[in-house]
Amino acid sequence: MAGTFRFSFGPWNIHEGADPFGPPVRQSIPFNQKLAQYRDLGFDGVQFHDDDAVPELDRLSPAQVVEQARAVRRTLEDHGLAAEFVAPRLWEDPRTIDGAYTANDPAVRAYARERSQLALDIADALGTDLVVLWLAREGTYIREAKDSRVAVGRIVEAMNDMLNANPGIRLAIEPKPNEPMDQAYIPTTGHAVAIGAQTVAPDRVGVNIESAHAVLAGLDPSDEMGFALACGKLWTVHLNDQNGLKFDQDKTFGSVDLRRAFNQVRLLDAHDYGANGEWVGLDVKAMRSQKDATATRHLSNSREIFLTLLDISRNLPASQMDELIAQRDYETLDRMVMMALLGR
Ligand code: XUL
Ligand code: MN
Repeated sequence: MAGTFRFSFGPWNIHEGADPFGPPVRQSIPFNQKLAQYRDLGFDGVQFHDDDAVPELDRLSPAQVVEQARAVRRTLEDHGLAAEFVAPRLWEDPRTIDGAYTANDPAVRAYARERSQLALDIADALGTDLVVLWLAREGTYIREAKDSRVAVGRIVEAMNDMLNANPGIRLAIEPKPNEPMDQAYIPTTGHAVAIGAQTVAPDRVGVNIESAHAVLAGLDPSDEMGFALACGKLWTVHLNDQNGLKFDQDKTFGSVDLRRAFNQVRLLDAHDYGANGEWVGLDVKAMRSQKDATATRHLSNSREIFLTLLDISRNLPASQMDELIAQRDYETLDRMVMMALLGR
């Protein structure tokens, strides 16, 4: 029993370095030049927001959107790449300032649902059946702004629309507890699995677990993954790292807490992650201080750290560990793991 791992990231993971307090500090790299770098960095899969694939799609007809997405698919094939998922980017349009599916304004909800249909069309055209929903603005800054019972029902309705519109599509919710909103309606894996069960097609709703988002929720990422695996819902992951409870950092995988990263790798490996075609997504961001020429290192480094942790995990003496667990000698087990991580 072992995982089969192939790696993906999104074009946003090669980034100009802007943050809320300062402008871009690196040259913008055209999409096709980013694609040209994937294989050299060790990646075979591309994650997309709808408008990563079809920029300014709101100005195009549905037929034009599909035509452009088909052209992107041909470019992917030329580079030996595959599309992993498409995520509707519902958090940048001025209309969605106060939410998309959960906006109080029915015209905004209608826009969000139309835009989501376009994302499904783009997924089809790119040759993937997976649509990720990061519910960025589906929450509130103050509790009184929306009714949470109504809002959660509206998210279910929006998912039902997508599931009904395209019977071949699967949805993976990416939970996150906060940022940009103060409080999000679907903050954890448990919420995501539970809301999937409320839809018209629970078997076509799963989750995308991001390590940093779990940490922001005060939870252990590998336990969140274990919960999703136990429910048959871990359809993709966004591995990265996070230094405590602050803004979402998307740090290089393992760079804050190596043992926490080790336990994610070990769990995925123990449960044959990848056997059904699941990808290992790395949702990591280069530090703002990084210069242009080396601003993709966070991606290759994250993958290398994943594979090194995999090697460490597979080389641990399984029967000795079983014996220590049987004896409840967790101090020795702890030391064994620590020494392995320290390379001793
Ligand atoms: C936001 C986040 C997004 C999603 C894709 O925190 O992680 O990049 O992964 O929309
Ligand atoms: Mn993510």
